[in-house]
Amino acid sequence: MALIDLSKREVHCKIVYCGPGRCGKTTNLLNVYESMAEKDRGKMLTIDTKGDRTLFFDLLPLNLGAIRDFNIRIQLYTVPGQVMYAATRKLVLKGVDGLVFVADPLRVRRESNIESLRDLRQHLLEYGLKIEDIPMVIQYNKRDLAEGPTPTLTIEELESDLNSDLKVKTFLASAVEGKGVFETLREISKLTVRYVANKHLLTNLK
Ligand SMILES: Nc1nc2c(ncn2[C@@H]2O[C@H](COP(=O)(O)OP(=O)(O)OP(=O)(O)O)[C@@H](O)[C@H]2O)c(=O)[nH]1
Ligand SMILES: [Mg+2]
Repeated sequence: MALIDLSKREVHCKIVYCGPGRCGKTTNLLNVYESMAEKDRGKMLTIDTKGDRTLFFDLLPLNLGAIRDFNIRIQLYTVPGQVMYAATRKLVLKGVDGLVFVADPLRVRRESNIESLRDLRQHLLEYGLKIEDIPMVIQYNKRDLAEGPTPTLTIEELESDLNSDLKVKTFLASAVEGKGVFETLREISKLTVRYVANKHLLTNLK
């Protein structure tokens, strides 16, 4: 649930990047961090990273303009993708306002994508939330590998595995090259801010 600070006239929206281990969640945030002006971004916080694997979460705060006279602050989080960190993932999802599901196109990761989405649905349900009720986009990352020697999934296969029920907007990306990163962020920010405004500001803060 978004945090609203009446005294500072600020709304904090929480967007969480989910997806299987190594799909490129942290790379997305690093790319956003490096591309934003210092005045619009906070410090990127990485909590207990082992090598380049996320063990707890990454956090990147951004300033994103205003809704009426409320400044919008967006907190971008990543969860640890590895299967064994389910409890931490659930904790990071608490109070989520928007979701980016980052999918890995490597054919060997097909089951991991599906399992990760199932795990996300389940954790949300445990918080009383249906995945369909939360703003969400899917990012098909690592498109640079599509033409390479390693077998990858087609977009049709990814769509059928991950988006046949949800039918959310999707973005092609190559987060290492910075491609598709801002398109993904822009859309989820727009959806999330609209959702928070409808849910909290318009009803509670006349
Ligand atoms: N080729 C290619 N590699 C990528 C891309 N995005 C990320 N990677 C690489 O994939 C590896 C894992 O990326 P991370 O961003 O650490 O993945 P993560 O989802 O945060 O992984 P966990 O924290 O373990 O859940 C790194 O070596 C990245 O450089 C991409 O678009 N293309
Ligand atoms: Mg990570």
